[in-house]
Order: sequence, then structure tokens, then C-alpha cells
Amino acid sequence: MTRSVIVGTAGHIDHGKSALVRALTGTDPDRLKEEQARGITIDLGFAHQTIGGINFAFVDVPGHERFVKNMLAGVGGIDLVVLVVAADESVMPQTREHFDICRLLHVRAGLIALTKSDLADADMLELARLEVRELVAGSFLDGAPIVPVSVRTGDGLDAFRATLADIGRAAAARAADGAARLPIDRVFSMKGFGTVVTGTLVSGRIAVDDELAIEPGGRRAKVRGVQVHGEKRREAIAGERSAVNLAGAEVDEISRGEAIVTPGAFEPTRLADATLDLLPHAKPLKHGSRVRFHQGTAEILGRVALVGPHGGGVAASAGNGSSSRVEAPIVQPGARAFVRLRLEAPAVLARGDRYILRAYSPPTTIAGGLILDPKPPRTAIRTAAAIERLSRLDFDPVSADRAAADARAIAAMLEEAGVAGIPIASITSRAGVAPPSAAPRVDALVAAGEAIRAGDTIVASGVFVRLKEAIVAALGDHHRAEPMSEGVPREALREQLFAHGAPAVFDLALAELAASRTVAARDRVALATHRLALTPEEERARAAIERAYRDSGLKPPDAGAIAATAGIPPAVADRILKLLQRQKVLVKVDGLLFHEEALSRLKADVSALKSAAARIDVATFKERFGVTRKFAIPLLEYLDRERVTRRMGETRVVL
Ligand SMILES: Nc1nc2c(ncn2[C@@H]2O[C@H](COP(=O)(O)OP(=O)(O)OP(=O)(O)O)[C@@H](O)[C@H]2O)c(=O)[nH]1
Ligand SMILES: [Mg+2]
Repeated sequence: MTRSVIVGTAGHIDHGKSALVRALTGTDPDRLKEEQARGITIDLGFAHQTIGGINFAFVDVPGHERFVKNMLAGVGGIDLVVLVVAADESVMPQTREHFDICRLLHVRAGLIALTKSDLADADMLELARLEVRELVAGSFLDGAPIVPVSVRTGDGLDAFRATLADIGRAAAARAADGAARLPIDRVFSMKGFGTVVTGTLVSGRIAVDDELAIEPGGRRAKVRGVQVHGEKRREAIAGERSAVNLAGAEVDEISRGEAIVTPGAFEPTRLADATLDLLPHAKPLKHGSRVRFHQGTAEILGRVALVGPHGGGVAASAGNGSSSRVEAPIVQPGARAFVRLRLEAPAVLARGDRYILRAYSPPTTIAGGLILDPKPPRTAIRTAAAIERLSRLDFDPVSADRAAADARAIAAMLEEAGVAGIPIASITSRAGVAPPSAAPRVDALVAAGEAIRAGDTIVASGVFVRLKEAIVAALGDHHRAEPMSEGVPREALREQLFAHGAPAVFDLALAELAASRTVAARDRVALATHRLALTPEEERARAAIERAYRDSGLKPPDAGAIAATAGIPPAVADRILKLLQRQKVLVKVDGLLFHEEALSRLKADVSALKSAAARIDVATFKERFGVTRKFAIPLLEYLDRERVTRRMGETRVVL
């Protein structure tokens, strides 16, 4: 299959971006009436062409400073950039701004088109070349080809195509094994098809019949059709400009900025921890500044909370204690910092995403950065501990061993999640791990003894060990305080130690403690070594009461009478009666207590009547078991509940 490469244009207004795309593809990317009338690009334009055996998809962006937000919606998914500089005007403000944006987004490759070469003489061309070299020095475009072209004369176009194909060939492929993710840049309705969304598939695959989610919001939609470069396809893969026909979603329910994704792989979030690079010519950035956050095709208002400086460790004013406050920070132009982004609407984010910030007003590009944790816990941020935490989550997306960095991040996230643990599903978005790698990653953590898996949740091993210790300690305390209790009800123990934890984790801890014979876990949980400690008086009372109930069978005396006859103080009798019920020696039936043996025997006797196809009514029951109506009615109803009999009118059948 032919490689697909997505090329974005960038550059100042009127420098010939759209004209170049048209010359290369034969398609005018300025499709809006207003664009054609005004001769400028307002919104994104799209065109495609096979050049040198590569399918190039062009995303043409507007240069006008008022439409930078549209440029940002287009540049997110590109593989390489054509920085367009008109030879007769050279480097201008949006040349710089667009270039800054490409750098902040870590666009990896590109080339420079010195357009309108027919309007410049040799000196002007040389000057423009020099200025461009100076602009890109030290960046990803340092040393990139600078190709003079004229769409008027056609000069340089062949050389440009050849250079573009070379660079396209070298562009890295995108992750097709990741979760499907397509930030939407256009939504429209097509006659006979219904809703169509377009965008760059930045990861994963989208195939016909896939069930996808539209995030934020989580609405589901089914893929009815897929087109890439105007051709019908069974599936689109990462790195392709795709048009997706959706069933079950109306055009007015979807907008640019949303994304279609694998359901469950991305949790929309209003909070994200990130690195931030402030541009050298931006103003110092204050804590709490209101900004425009751009990621994918979305623009969301928000504020930047400054956590602290990047790299240089903890600020000198931070002190030593991990809870000490860091001095109210400010980011200086050109510096990098750790920040927490607080968004006013949810975003679809994953660890490793690049983002751009523009000032609230005037809306100029000021910064960009890397998402480290798209779902951080709501902890204090201006502390040395917060800086330390972000240092652990930090990674260099270009040179770092991503798997090792993500493993470190998962370990840090696990630790801070404590007893709540993290759902295995969320390591896709929070740790940026592709879904097929999530299970092996979890297996590796478990094998390395760093985590415990319980159901769909993983918790840090340390947390799990401490939980088991806490269970043992709590049971010890309980037994000392209440030697007559056989233990703590399971739910009460969970509430006491683990109210915020995942139930499966608690169950696993108990199961392991039971397997190692440390505890006995039934309805109540006790240490395995626990024996009921009854005083001699209590032991005598227990024996007397139990005997009284056993001997009286289905006609037990009143509890008070038993105590009085045996000379047991009421308080002691009360404790013992409760104990015998917890131990299920005595069973309560409609307020009456019976010995368990008597009830078992009754059930067996009644069941035995089945062979005789007998029916029982109250009179026969009274007669057969020698009991009065006072006992007969509750006992018969008890037998119904136990499914030994079933009532039919005035009689009962034995089941
Ligand atoms: N002489 C000459 N004119 C050119 C050349 N390329 C573009 N132009 C003209 O420059 C003007 C602007 O070109 P566009 O391609 O619309 O510029 P743009 O960069 O897309 O502008 P925006 O999208 O609004 O930022 C048009 O009138 C083009 O005809 C060229 O190589 N030579
Ligand atoms: Mg244009």
C-alpha cells in the first residue's frame, strides 16, 4: 500500500501557501465563497496528490493573524510542514508564530518554500534565504532544504516535488496499534449518507462497522463508511486524512474540537499536568493566567497553575519538607516549567500529547508543552512534593525510552492512587499506553512485584501489603477489645479500612490472608488464632442456655424464663443469646428462638412426607409435631421460606 504523509502549510498571510498547494495538487484549497472573494484563506483547506509514490494529504492553513485558531486545528496531526516564505517579503510575524507553533508541537520534519521567486531578484532571494536560516537555526528545520518556487512561472516546482518526496519518505509512521483517535476538523451532512466527519487519524484504525465514541460526551456512533483521499476504504489507518460516515449521530450534535475515539480509551478531563515551554519573546507567565488551550482540533479556555521550575530541581525557596510551599512562581520567557492546566470545558487528552497556549487577549501564541498526566489527583500543587511527582512523570518524547518512562509514570500514579488503585483501562489515556500493550504492561508490573491485579484494578504492591497488615492489626485490636465477639463483619472491616478502595482489592487481600491461614473470613472476619474467651460464668451460662433450647425442640421456652430458671443474670444471658445466634446455634424465626438442630430435624421430617404425596394444613402440623398454633404458624412460614413447603390456599405441599 502507498505510504500516506500529511503535510501542513505554514506561513504569513498572502505568502502563497494556497497557491502552492493548488500548483502541486490541482485542487484549490480555498473552497469557501468568502475566501475566494477576499483572496485569503479563512479556514482549513484540504487537497491530496501522489508525488514520488507517496500519497500526500495537504492541510492548508490561513496565515491571517485572526485565524491562527483555525491554523492550530489543522496543524495538530501533520507529519511534516512546508514553511512558506514569500521571497519578496521574507520573514514576517505569522512566519514566526506558525514556526513557533510547529516547534512547540514537535513537528519532526519539513522544508521551506521561498515562494514568488519570480518577484524577487537574486539579492532579495539571498536575503530571504539568510533570514530564514537565522529563524530556523537550532530547530527541527535547521539545515532543511530551502527551495525557491514560483507558481506563476513554474520555476522550482519539480525540484520542490522531489525534495518533498524525499522528506516524506523519511517521515516516521504513526502508531496504528494505538486506540483510534480522530480529532474532528469538519462535520457536514452528505445527501444519501448522513453525517460525515473528517480529520487526521492520529492513532489506531477506524473500520466500517466499528462502534466509536464521540468525546467529550461519550455518545456512541457506528461507522457506516470510510474514505481516504476521496476513495472508499474498508478501514483508515493512523496517519491518514479520513472522512468517516457515522450512523447514529446528527451533524448538529458534533463539532470541531471533539474527537471520535475507541470507546473507553480516553476519559475527557478538565485537569492535566504538563510541562510548559514559554516562548522567548512572550511576557513572563504568572500563576493563574487565563489562556486559550489548543490540542488536537480543540480550543478551550483555561488557567495555568504553576507547579514549579522544570529540571533545575526544587526551587531554593522550597525548603526540605515535602509539604513545604514553593514560592509563588512565575515562568520567565524562554524557560520550562511544570504546570497544572485547569480547563473550563473537558478535553480529550492522553499522556504524551503536545498542546499550545495562546494568551487570552490579545490571542498570541505564548507557549506549548507536553501532557504528562491527563487525569491527576486533586492534590496540592505548589509543593516540593508536587514538583518531585512531575519530575517522575516527565519524559523526553524524542530521545527517551518511552516504555521505561511510561513504566516509571505508572509506578508513580499507582503509588499516589493508594488503595483506590487505577483501572487497567485508564492506563491507555493516563500513561499513554496503546490498548494492546496495556495487558502485557500490567503483567510485567505484577511479575516484577510492583503491583497487584484485582479484577479490573491494579494497586501498588506496597499499598496492598500495608492493607493486609492493617487488616491483621484491626482484627487484633477487635479481639482484644471484644474477646467474646467472633470477629468483625466483613463489610464493617472494609468500611473501616478501605472505604475509598476498590472492593476487589479488599476481597483479594482477605482471600490471601485466608489462604495463608492468617485469618478466618466468613460472615465475620477473625484472626485464625482467635478463640472466644468466655469467663467460667459465661461458659456455664452458654451451656445451660444451649441445653435448654436443644431439649425443648420445637417448643422453646421464653428466653427470660430460661435465664431465670438457670439463675443467669439478664446481661450475661443477653450476651450469650447474641453469641449463640451469631454462631448460628440458635436461629430466630419471627421473634422466636429455636435450636438449629430442632429446625434441621423439622425440615428433614417434613421433606420425608413428600413420598406420601402429603399435604399439610395447620391442624395436621400441630398434631404431628405436638405444637400449639403459636409455634405452628411461624414454623410453617419458615418452611415456606426455606422452600421445604409451598402454601396453596389453606394447605401446603411438600416440595
Ligand atoms: N507572482 C506570484 N504571485 C504569487 C505566487 N504565489 C502566489 N502568488 C499570489 O499571491 C497571492 C496570495 O497567494 P495565496 O496562495 O492565496 O496566499 P496564502 O499564503 O494562501 O494566503 P493566506 O491563506 O490568506 O494566508 C495571490 O494573489 C497569488 O496569486 C507566485 O509564485 N508568484
Ligand atoms: Mg491561503
